[in-house]
Amino acid sequence: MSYRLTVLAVLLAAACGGSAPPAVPASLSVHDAWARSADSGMVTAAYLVLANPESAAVTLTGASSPLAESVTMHMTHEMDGMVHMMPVDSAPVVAGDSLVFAENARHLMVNGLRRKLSAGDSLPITLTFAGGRTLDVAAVVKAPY
Ligand SMILES: [Cu+2]
Repeated sequence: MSYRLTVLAVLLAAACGGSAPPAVPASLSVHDAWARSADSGMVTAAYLVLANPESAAVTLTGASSPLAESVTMHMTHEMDGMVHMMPVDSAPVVAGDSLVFAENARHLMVNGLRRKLSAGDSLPITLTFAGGRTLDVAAVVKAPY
């Protein structure tokens, strides 16, 4: 085999995953992202699970969507039988842990929808982390009730 062919074979093996893949560190990911259906101009909520398999903590500092005027983090809690929502400025996610946004708990408040969100639509959300890092999420729109 000529040198040129050998190089080509190595490149092909790498491109096709034929050789042992280089160790790619697992990075931040989001799963189970969904948002509640709502009319244009209204407020809705979005939920997701943010996993941090990295070796260092990250801090979620905000979120935004091209389909909303703003996206803010909220925490729902019950006090004296009343349900309150408190804004949350930032949320750390320690290494190896997950941050859960769920109904009646931590959630993303999606304010001022620029269009109607119907079941089956996708709501794009960009999560922003301390240091300027971002993560794009596509939340599936559902109409649970
Ligand atoms: Cu809220």
